[in-house]
Amino acid sequence: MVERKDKPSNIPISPLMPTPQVSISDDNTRVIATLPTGDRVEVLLYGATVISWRSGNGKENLFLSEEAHLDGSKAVRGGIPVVFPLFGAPQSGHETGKLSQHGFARSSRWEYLGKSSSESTSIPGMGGDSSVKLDFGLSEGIIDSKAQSAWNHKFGLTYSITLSTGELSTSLAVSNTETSSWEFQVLFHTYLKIDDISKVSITGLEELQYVDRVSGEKQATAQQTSITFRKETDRVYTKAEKPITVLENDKPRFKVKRDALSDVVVWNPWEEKAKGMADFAPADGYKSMVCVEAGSVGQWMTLEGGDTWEGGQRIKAL
Ligand code: TA6
Repeated sequence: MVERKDKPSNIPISPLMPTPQVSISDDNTRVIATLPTGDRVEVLLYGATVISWRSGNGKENLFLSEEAHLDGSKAVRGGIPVVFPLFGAPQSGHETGKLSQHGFARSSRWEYLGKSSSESTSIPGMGGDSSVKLDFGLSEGIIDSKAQSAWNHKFGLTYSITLSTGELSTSLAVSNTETSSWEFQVLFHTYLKIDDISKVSITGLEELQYVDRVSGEKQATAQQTSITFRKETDRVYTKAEKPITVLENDKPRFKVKRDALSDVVVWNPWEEKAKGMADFAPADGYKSMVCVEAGSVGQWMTLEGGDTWEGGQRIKAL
């Protein structure tokens, strides 16, 4: 048979487009989302704590202590605990003064509110970017009575975790559902997984003032160069405008962008402090983690009755 000249090729019949998958597992205590690219996030309903975030190549991006409590008995040592309504130790005399360190959000059972996913395919059937957003909620009606009596306010939190290719975003909407105002702080206590802390440097915080929570110095000034780690480090940088880059062997590993979160806490417990935490394992695990915590913690934010505040972070794994 004579082949027809310049015969058009077959138009590909687009296979069923692979879509993001979401499942609830472990007796309704965890929500897991995966993308067709293999990117994966796992969220414990307790604290709405992200306990794992893997890139498409399977690489884990978050540190999770081998002794972390994942049974709801204690805030998770690792992943991304949510800090609200206060950061750090309670201050007596303040309305949050009777709460536990870092507040109740990370040690309350949140409600899973549902998912939404988006597809952006350039050529049908050839795949494209996809993302999935998981929403979680917390309000005064579902926190424990101890926290309720310690901080007797009406509130609503909606926490959105968005997984996209090579990226994880966390965003928190804080609503004051009573008539009078109250004060709060908020922070994502992100434990980033790295290979070797001695090879890590952080840029984007140069020349900023910070509170050194190790030395107690209230107004230290960051050096001109990047931050490196040779001992316990616990710093609260305020008014940090630039994106933060975490480098390993001078190669960018993570980029953290923030929205409405003006402060950044950088923490590594180092050897002694790590040994002093029963839920921190392995003992030398401090060598494979660094906390870069996006938050609004330098001052108290006042939320008027009926108002909502929103802020978030976007972490790119490189
Ligand atoms: O974000 C740094 C920090 O405030 C450190 O001072 C250290 O206390 C860390 O948080 C862990 O706090 P936690 O209450 O989880 O043991």
